[in-house]
Amino acid sequence: MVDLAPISSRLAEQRIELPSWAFGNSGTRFKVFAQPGVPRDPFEKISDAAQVHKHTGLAPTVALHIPWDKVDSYDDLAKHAEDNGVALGTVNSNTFQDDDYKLGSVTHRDDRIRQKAIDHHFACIDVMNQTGSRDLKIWLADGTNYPGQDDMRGRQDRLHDSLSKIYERIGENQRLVLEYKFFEPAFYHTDVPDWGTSYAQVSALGERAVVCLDTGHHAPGTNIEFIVMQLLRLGKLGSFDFNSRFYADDDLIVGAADPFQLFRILVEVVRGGGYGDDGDTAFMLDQCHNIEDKIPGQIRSVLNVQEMTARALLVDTAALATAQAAGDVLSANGILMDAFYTDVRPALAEWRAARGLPEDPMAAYAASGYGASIVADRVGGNQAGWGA
Ligand code: LRH
Ligand code: MN
Ligand code: MN
Repeated sequence: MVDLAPISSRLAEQRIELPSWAFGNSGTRFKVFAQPGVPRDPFEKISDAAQVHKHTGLAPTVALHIPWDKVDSYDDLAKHAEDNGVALGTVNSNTFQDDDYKLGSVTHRDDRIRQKAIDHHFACIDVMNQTGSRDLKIWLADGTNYPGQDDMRGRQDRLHDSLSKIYERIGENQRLVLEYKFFEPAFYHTDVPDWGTSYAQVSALGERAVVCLDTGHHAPGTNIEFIVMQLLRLGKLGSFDFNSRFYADDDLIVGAADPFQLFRILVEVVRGGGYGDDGDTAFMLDQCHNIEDKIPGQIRSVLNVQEMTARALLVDTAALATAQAAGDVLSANGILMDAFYTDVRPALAEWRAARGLPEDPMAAYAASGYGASIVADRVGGNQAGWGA
């Protein structure tokens, strides 16, 4: 069994934020498969998220999505989180489910609609001030479907204008985090399609504006770890939305589709100072569990990130640097692959046990009876879901 002692304290620095929406019903545009026992309101989403932290010790915060997680009292929601051993984290804005935004939100030509989108972000900042959240995460569905539909340059200028107004509102200890995605729901052009555009836009705002990299938001074949390296080098990698994909923005369990890619990304995060206490890069999941159970789906996800982080931390960096400097291609590659192929699972089970956590969080959750209790308790009512 591999000895994790040299990286034990580094592993303890790991914090992965959970998305509240992972616990609600979700699906594709073809069908939402409702699951029994899913939360009926944001409070129940927090309760479910707390189960993930309880069994893994890895997920102390939960991200909110507004208005999906709109409540009368955010103090009550924060208190509920605290009572369950977690805290509220990033606040995500949502300008993609309102008829007014059909042709755009913060990029819209119409002053009224643009102001409405800006005001929504102001409302999100008000929520952040009540919950003590640091990050306002913005993903925009803005874009066009047909060449010639709108003036791309004008939209980019209005984007800058709107983001400047939002940025002015955020507090000293808060950040504006701009997420990019190359397509969908717009299919011809997207107003923030790639890291370069996001970087250009946040750089024009100031220090507290950074980029969010969602691993599912790139064209197939993109070298995502290169982007990670570059954004860390530029001091602008604010956060990750982790998930995995086979085809498009699949939002599947992180590390499920391409574990090696997750490893390569985490190697660059560690290398670039983005991991744990070293840096300010937030780890977040952005996933939907359309057909599998949601709480164990999230437990599996955070464990996948932890396992791959352990492997990334195990890379023999001194030997790697020597091999690289000597131009020893095969040794350098071999050193990286040795870390990737190291089975860290038994050692991580021991690591957990030493911290009073279950050796096998999946089994511990299954044995806890929580899943059966929520199915029994949460009958009736409107089950919250993606978009509800
Ligand atoms: C957009 C996205 C963004 C949204 C979330 C629900 O595809 O990744 O982060 O907030 O999905
Ligand atoms: Mn995302
Ligand atoms: Mn996405």
